[in-house]
Amino acid sequence: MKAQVVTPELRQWILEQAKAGCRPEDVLASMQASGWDGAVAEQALEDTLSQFLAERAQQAALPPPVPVPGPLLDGAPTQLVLADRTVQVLLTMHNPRVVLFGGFLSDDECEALIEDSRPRMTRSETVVNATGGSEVHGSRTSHGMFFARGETPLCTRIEQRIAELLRWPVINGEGLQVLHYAPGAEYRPHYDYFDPLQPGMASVLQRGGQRVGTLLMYLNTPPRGGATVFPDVALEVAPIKGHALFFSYDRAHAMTKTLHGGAPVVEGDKWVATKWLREGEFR
Ligand code: PD2
Ligand code: ZN
Repeated sequence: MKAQVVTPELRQWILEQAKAGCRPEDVLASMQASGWDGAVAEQALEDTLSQFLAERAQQAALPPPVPVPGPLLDGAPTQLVLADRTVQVLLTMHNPRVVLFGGFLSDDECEALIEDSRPRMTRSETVVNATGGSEVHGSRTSHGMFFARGETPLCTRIEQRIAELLRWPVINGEGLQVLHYAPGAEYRPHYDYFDPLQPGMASVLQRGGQRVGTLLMYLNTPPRGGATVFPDVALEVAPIKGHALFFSYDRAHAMTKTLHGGAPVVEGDKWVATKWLREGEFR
């Protein structure tokens, strides 16, 4: 006897019958009436329905997607004219959502951010999941500081530029963070969103909800090393003075493929400024 092949069309038909409320025995009977072997039909029915239920359970376990910031790139512009600056679009990726901009900051702005931050630099810390506090950890060996939102006229100018570029309110942004990596310093791969299942995260999430996007601004060009890497998609972005790297994550889940890190600086040092964007107003 010729083998009977269960095609995607047959699976689709089975699902349609089930969704329309047909009982499995009736679906089986009509398959047999149209020439299907009983055992093959039964197996096809069982496989199709169990696969469908497994997929639905998996989807139900995912956090739902939320709106995220992002530039308007309709028509594939090569540059975006903002109120106070024209920015180049150098690279776009859809999954993960990554966009690299050229000329986002002027040389003067990069240098001023570095100088303004120098007096307040301390060893960078990472969030402690259990408490929501932070501590020094070997996975992050930079030094850094935070500006309050709008702390200086330069912060305000950059924050307004970010809000216009990414179409996201200034008040949803955390204060700018400036980071300094000495030779050998790195930030091992991590997600920028918070794990909502961790006990300490409730207090962190109270201040404006989840992080949904990151803009990483490179303030100098180290001669070697210091790329921002996305291991899930083998992407490495070179740190070039004035460039800004944007990525967004519409849910706190690895499916966003936004695992990323700062590779060790090999020669020279590296300065960056980070802007994290929240779902709601960051207070
Ligand atoms: O400095 C970097 O390249 C880097 C890499 C990954 C910074 C951050 N994450 C961050 O500030 O979140
Ligand atoms: Zn990060």
